[in-house]
Amino acid sequence: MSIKTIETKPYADQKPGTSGLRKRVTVWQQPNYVENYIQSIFDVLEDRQGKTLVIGGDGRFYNDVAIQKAIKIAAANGFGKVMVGQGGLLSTPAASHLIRHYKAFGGLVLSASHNPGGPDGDFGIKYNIANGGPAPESITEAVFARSKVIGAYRIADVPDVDLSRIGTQKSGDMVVEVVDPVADYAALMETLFDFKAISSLFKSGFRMQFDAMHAVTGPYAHRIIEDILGAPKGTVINGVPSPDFGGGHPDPNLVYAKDLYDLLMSADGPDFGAASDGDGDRNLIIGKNRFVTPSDSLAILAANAPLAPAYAAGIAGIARSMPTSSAADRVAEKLGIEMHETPTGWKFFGNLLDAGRVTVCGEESAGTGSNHVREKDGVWAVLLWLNIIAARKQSVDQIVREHWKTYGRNYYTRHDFEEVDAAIANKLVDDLRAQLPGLVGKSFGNLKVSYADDFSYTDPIDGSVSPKQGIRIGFEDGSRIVLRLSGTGTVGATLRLYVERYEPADGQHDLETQAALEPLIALAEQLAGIKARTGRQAPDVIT
Ligand code: G16
Repeated sequence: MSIKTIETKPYADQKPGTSGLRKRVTVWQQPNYVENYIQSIFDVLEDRQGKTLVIGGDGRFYNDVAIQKAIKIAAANGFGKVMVGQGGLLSTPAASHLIRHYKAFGGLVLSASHNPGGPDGDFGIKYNIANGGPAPESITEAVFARSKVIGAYRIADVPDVDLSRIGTQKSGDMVVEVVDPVADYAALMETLFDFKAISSLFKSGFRMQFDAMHAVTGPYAHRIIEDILGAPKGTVINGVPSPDFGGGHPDPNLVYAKDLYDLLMSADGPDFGAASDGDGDRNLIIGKNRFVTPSDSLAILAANAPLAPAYAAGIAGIARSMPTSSAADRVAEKLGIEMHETPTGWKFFGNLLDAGRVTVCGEESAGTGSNHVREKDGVWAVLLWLNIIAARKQSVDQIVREHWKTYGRNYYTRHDFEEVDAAIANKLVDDLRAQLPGLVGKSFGNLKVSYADDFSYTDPIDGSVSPKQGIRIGFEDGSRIVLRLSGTGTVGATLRLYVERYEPADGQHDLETQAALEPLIALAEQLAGIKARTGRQAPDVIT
């Protein structure tokens, strides 16, 4: 095999964010941009010689180009084998499963998740380690450091691999196995859930709509929900992955999946609606006349997990990202199990899952998952909901209401201000941080501040410390205001304001969410001045 060593100049901006490196496609199209980044990853990985690497992506624009480069660079860097999904497709959780199942060294996931695709959209690459989860900060920081000084990359001078053909090929001396992207993942799901009960549910006339948003979960949902579980054809819509997601924004929230929401709120709508994002790790859950917030979904899934065979013996613990509502904390308290609050980013759950300290994890950003892989998993969340509905023989609305009756309701909302001038956003956060020491003990109307800090996380397993993970202002009644900068945006800064209020009393659970949270939203504006300083009249997205 002929291996070329190509000289290159470093780029200064290859700093991975919350989940890998995400940039506009036009940034990735710069000379050697992809090559530099992948070589920087490989340069910090020791002992990769002869090992197996999993590669796949969400099928977005530029995947086909980047994946061929990744294979050739892997071949030139001593990997023994690459496993790649047919057509270059692998959902993020399926990639995580393949890494674990085949004991691979790690994997490259080519995706910018829920960000829009196409020539003017976003593209991304992230590296997952041998446990199947996103690389921890120690690795992503080393990759960034390497990318700033890289002088050359190695690439095999070989033809492209035919990704349409399942089976084994060669790229130079390296074996390339093109696999069915769905088969192993579907087999895993079958071991976790009561497929018989879910099939019977569909046989009994239960109606569902799954919106794959023209993204990667289409093939997974068609195969599992329609072919295996027997839901009628047409249950899955927008099920063919497209490079620009059909011109849409593959983020399963109430803004971009509004049609699904409207359908579920209509008189003759189905019983259950769900959607997933670009790379298949997020989920949206809507019952007939009942939207379930991701934070509530985490709490309800954790409380009911033992209804699914895989979790019948109970769960060891729950973890949630800091901005996620504390609904799950109340479940953990009742069950007498561990509860962990981690920074935003699935990578922070990895150690807890590996150590068996937690079984179920979740985030307000529409991510839920368990110890079956080391990523959040959209289809998994949908199947667990179906399993719970089948077992409890109740509607989503009934299940949610009973949950609130038992645990109380955490009213919760997130307001996003996107593409804000980065200097203004940073100053705003700095200024709020400066106010924090003076806030503790202060009262604003009925709200008395019990703590105010910039969240710092010490990993209980390896002791690593992640400071400055977002500002928290907590009140004595359990209410909370959180403000942080997103780590996944690609233009300017995205400010995220998270607001939560706990309502224990039965009978106070039917307020409209924004109205219920109005005093806290107004106080957040008083303290941080987002609208005043950015000139924005309203958030770009409310979830
Ligand atoms: C990624 C991370 C999640 C995180 C989300 C939002 O999700 O994996 O852990 O919650 O981004 O992060 P931020 O608030 O920093 O934008 P995904 O689905 O985009 O990979």
